[in-house]
Amino acid sequence: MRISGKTIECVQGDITDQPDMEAIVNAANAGLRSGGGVAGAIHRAAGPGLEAECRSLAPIRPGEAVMTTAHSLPNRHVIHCLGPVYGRDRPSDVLLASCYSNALRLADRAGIASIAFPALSTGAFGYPAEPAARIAFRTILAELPALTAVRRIRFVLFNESDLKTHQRVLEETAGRKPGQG
Ligand code: AR6
Repeated sequence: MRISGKTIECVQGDITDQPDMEAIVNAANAGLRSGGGVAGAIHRAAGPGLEAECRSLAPIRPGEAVMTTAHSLPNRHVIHCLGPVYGRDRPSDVLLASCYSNALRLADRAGIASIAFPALSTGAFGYPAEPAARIAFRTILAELPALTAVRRIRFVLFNESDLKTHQRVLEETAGRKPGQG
């Protein structure tokens, strides 16, 4: 989908296998260590240098985003976001929105043209997929006009059901019907 001269797309896949994206986003933990889900996959694919680089940046707070290089990943940068634990880190919706806006602003300031996000907080942190997707796309659409470097934003969903939810919510949020532009 093209909006404000930028492309937003949803694909099914693995966040560690997005070689055409300059930056990928990590669904991190506060300590910026390896873990389960996205963080585990990213740290395994990046190699131990990533945890070493992360050490001086940790801990981070819910809603915060920090950037490192990508080590053995096929990207240039990793942007680590700490999503809210649903219902515990409050207000969860505001904190989740901050993750997306902070990640996009950080990427833009670094001159990054393409960035891939996983569905932050929707795994171990328990945020239901549909409300999380609404917050993500509402925030991204609000940030789009101010972005000068970022031109391509990709959502990478692990399974088909999450992909369908995100595609539908993106179309609804952008106020368009499926199939249009
Ligand atoms: N690529 C894309 N999406 C993925 C992948 C992958 N390789 N693996 C999982 N997902 P999660 P959170 C989906 O748990 O909820 C970690 O242990 C997954 O299906 O990775 O923010 C950290 O150490 C889900 O929809 O992130 C933290 O402690 C979404 O990505 C904590 O989990 C996010 O799931 C962070 O929890």
